[in-house]
Amino acid sequence: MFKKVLIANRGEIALRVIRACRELGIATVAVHSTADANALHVRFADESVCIGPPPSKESYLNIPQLLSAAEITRADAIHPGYGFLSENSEFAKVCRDCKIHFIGPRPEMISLMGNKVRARNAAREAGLPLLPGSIGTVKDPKEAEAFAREIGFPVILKAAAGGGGKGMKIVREPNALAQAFSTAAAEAVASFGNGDLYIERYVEKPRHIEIQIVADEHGHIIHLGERECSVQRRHQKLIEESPSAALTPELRQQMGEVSIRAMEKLGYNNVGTIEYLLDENGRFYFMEMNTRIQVEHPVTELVTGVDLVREQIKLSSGEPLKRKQEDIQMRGHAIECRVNAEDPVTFAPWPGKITAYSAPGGYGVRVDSSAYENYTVLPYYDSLLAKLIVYAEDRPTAIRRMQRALGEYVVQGIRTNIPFHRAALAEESFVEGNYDTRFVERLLASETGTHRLRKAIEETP
Ligand code: MV4
Repeated sequence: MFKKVLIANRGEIALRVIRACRELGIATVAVHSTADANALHVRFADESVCIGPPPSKESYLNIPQLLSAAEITRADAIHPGYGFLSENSEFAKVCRDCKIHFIGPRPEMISLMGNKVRARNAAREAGLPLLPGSIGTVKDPKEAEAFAREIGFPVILKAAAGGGGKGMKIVREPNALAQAFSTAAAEAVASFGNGDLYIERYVEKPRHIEIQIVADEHGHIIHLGERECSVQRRHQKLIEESPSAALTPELRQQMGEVSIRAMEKLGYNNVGTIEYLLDENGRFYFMEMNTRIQVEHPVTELVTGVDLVREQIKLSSGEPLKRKQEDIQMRGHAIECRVNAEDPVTFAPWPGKITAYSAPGGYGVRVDSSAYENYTVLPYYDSLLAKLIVYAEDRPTAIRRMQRALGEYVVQGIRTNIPFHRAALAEESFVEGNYDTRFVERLLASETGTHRLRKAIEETP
């Protein structure tokens, strides 16, 4: 096992990793920007190193600084968390060259999944179901049109280097293809420095369902069921839950089994998530794969009883996976609300000083956060303030528990999206478990949704 782990991240995920390390008897090194000198992850870690000024590019994304920090503290492994360098294959490679364990899959796997066209082809060869579309990139509007005629409209153009919705264009008729192609390509160049596009049939009201994979270094792979992540706005997830109300036990088993088989064929190692689109007919299609620990991992932890970060660290050190698939049972229901420092109506970031803070607690409530009273939410980094996660024996009880916990949450001095969560959880389609990726859009366009949101804002202390 590792003796000392450097956490190349900040905020709640840095705390999450430090906690797992402490329980494993591993020493920890926090890194921080000058702006984060008072952050909890710095106080919780055994040692800390300042790696640069506030902008991420000069600190949390600064590879030479991170490796120097690892070297001077004699850390034998680096945990990247999520975001920042977590899916940067060059960083994973440099770690390997410096003989420091990167806690995550092999660099080749990160690089494969980072290119959506290569990932799509690898997924197809490994037996995952795909939407009809191009095998590789589409060169020009003419080629796109040929594919579109074959697939049928609507289609979607996506950036090969993309993910997160940038460089994506829905096309509903042949006349609109040429314009959409140049816009998508230009957006892809601007965002990723790579204008390559591919084309797929467009699914109108999909649900976003992802399967959690856990793989050791010896070819043993299991899945931990699904997370439903359809409550999103502009590709930012807001609420996640497990299990999904849309899956039958048969579909869950099928999605789990094909995912495992594909990961075996690819030789995947460490934790990972396969994202699928689920259409209205209950058919699922590979979308992308994430090679990191995800923000929403706690919902899976609560329903399976598996400490994912602990497992991730153990797997990276070469320990074999002890659990077999038969040992995994999903029990009860978990929901996560991402509490962001943002305006609950416009979703604009709202950094500033928290003048009063009291987190909810009690039976079945977990709060993963690095916030505290008098903490200042900084403008340089993402606005995630806390992950509020509840667990209960069934979905209706979990929803009630989440409403109760949201009602207890006191955050003053800044704005948060707590009122949005209160309104979302009260929405009929959410309560019925009958929602898709357009849920937030519909809520904000509806009379009852906006009324509930206004009321929730008024009632928030
Ligand atoms: C799609 C799709 C419909 N059909 N692909 C959005 C982000 C990127 N990872 C892929 N995305 C989508 N791809 C086809 N063929 C709809 C989306 C999509 C979406 C997917 C998951 C969760 C939220 C979403 C919001 C808008 C669009």
